[in-house]
Amino acid sequence: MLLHVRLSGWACWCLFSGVFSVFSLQQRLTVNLNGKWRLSNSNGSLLLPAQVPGCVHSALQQQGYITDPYFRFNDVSYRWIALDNWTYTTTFTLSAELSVKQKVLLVFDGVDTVGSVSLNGIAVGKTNNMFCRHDFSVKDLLKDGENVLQVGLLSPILYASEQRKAHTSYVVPPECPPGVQKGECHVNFIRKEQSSFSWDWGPSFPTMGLWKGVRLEAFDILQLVQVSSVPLYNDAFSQWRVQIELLIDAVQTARGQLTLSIPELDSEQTFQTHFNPGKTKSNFTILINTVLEMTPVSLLCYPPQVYFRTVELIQEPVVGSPGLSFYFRINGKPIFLKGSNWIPVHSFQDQVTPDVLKNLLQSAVDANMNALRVWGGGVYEQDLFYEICDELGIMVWQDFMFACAMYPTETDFIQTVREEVVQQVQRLKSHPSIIIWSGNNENEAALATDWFDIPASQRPKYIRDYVMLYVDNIKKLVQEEDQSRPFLVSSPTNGAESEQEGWVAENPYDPHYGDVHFYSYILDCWDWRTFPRTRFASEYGFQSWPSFSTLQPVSIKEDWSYGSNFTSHRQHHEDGNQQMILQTALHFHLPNATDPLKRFTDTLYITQVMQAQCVKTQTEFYRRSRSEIIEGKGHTMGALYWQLNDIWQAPSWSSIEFGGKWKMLHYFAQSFFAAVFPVAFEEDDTLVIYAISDLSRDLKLRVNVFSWTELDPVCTLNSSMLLVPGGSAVAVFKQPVASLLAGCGNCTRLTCLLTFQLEDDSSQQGPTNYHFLCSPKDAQGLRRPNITVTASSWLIACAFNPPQATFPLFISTTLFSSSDVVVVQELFLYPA
Ligand code: BMA
Repeated sequence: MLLHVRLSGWACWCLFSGVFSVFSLQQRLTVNLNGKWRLSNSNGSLLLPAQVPGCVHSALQQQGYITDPYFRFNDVSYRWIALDNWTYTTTFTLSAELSVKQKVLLVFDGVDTVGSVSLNGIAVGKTNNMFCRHDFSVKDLLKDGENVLQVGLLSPILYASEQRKAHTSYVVPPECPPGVQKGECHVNFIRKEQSSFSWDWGPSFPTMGLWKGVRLEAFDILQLVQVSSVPLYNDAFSQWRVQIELLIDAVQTARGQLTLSIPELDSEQTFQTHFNPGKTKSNFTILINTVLEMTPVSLLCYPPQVYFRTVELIQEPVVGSPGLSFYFRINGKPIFLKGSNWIPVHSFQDQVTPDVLKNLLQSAVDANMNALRVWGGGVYEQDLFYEICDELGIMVWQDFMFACAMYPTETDFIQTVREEVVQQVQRLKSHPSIIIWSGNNENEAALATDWFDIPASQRPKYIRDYVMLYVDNIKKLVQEEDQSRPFLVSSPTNGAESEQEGWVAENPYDPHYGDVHFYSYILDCWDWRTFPRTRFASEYGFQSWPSFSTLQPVSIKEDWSYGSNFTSHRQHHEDGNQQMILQTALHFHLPNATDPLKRFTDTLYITQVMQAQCVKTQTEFYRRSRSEIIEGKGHTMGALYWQLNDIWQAPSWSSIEFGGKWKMLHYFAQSFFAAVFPVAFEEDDTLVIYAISDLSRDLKLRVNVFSWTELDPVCTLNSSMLLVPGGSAVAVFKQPVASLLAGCGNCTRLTCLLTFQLEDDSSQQGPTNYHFLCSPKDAQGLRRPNITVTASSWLIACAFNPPQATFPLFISTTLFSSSDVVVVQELFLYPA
């Protein structure tokens, strides 16, 4: 619903239109300084045009000084770029209108990162945090005619190293990333995208640049810098109120009347108010007259609106289980979060286009996801990301940008973090898609399980620093700024129990509390007993390679083998390539084609099959653990696998390749996250099938037993109709495998497999699922399929806009063919 902000007494009014937008109350003038600037390196040997917003790497590539930074080993070859200092310069001419304004601000929406700004040769200010917006008052420095604006940027690598050197009292680990990442050291000393110094799925490209917009804003009296709104629901009075925050920049003390109204709800309030000179934040509350239903109206509309929805994180005792529950209640209803983790979409943020964002987020929705976690080692995403999430109904778990490290707590550092947190919360809190703020990624776990070999005697000091940063500063600030959603200090964490234990629990991975991150590459992923029956699985996953069509443009022929330098160079996770092969070999024949290229492409492909099957098994385990407590554990209410997207063309845990192509996992996710879905597993040789449903339905189960040789079932079993309540997982079938097979032709574990589906009276509900009774490598009767694939432009188009896919037939006829693997790379893209 639209929010109107009317200021009278200043004779002006405006319509609120989105966060971080800046409005004039009296003919504010804006001079856009984006566009073509000049860029030079420290010794002046390079001088080139550079686009703003942008970064040094992108400018060098656009001007032909470097080739594609993602090509082969270029991440290492282009290390020199971030070891140099760079200067951006532009010139502009003042208009007569602008020069008579009372106040002129030079605004940078984002500087990456350590910058000195000067105007006409005079220092204006400094920057050291890429997550902050900066404005500098520059009226007195402007002159008639040409003005010269310069931003000098220090090498982020050298800056981080200097900061580290200056920090002599104790080590703030880790000092450097593992060698396999080929990255830079001390990223925790600079407030910048933490993964830009390398990660276990990403290259080291420590960017520098003016990564967001630059402009002049000139006004008289005052300007409204930002408006944000959060709705709060009062249970006791069954009433909504909307808290509205105005950030005002006033030239001088100004008094007047402020009217806030939401006409659609017939709610309006007027306040007599005044604003002091400088920037001030003022909060106002409007009570909503209309009685609003607590039904989901909120997640489906765009800003500039006020949205109404409630979110609670429920941590309370669970019958039959020690510990506390951990689930989200949205508009009064418990919701199982189904989704994934979001990492930066590109090393060079200026290359993230609206289409790329839309495509990824639509892909998440198309795979039946309802949630994404914006992971804390990347960036706070751009406004458009959250606008699309609001519109598509994607719930966002928003981390603050701290990951897998300890951080300094000197005053300067804390000060810049405080500014970052306040700005980001103010920018983002109007978005209903954000359902939780979370302080950091894995830093509680890093301390608790001693990732960094901190001597026992020094541990209290690190815990004190941890509490100071995330609790005394970040948590406190966030809760002052936003009372409409929960705050969690870390992920994984035991939540309320971690708090009881002084914010660092003895075991933050305890399945009886909070959320869990769980990875095991060695254990057999087909065995559900290896997974923790946690309350909430916020990270888990397996690596795979992207398809050949994604790798080909960044490699050459000599790279195309699994043992090549390129293949090991792109792998940033220790032993990752080997782990994928070992996990695959548990159930599949490894590719053995004599043609090396075919063997390579078959290998890339089979890693995707392995990954899809592993994440499917684990996710199914979490979904079916929703309604029960077994051995004191269960009531799982979230499954967010690691990770949705890729930053470059390399092996990773992602389900979508760089460029947008779906891996096999993403097609699988479309099924395993479906609203209605049957899941099978074996326990002591008994086959058990659960019906999982987000909707209340009377459902029956149909099980088809197929032999590996034929497309018609050998036999079919039907269960009777049963009510499956919405938001539950219910056992609907139980039979020893031996008796099931005995009643079905000549089936054995090696010759047959099962497919099964849920149905109501008239039709199938949800996708068909399958269960193997042996590893495909042991299956008997598989025949080589006779499939011809014709590549066409239609297929290529589909790579970027994947259609629905069908699976079981495809699997039984092609994937698991026993002798060698049929290359069906592009077959993923066949429509249903
Ligand atoms: C988790 C994440 C990331 C990492 C992933 C895979 O720990 O938080 O830091 O990329 O695992 O190792």
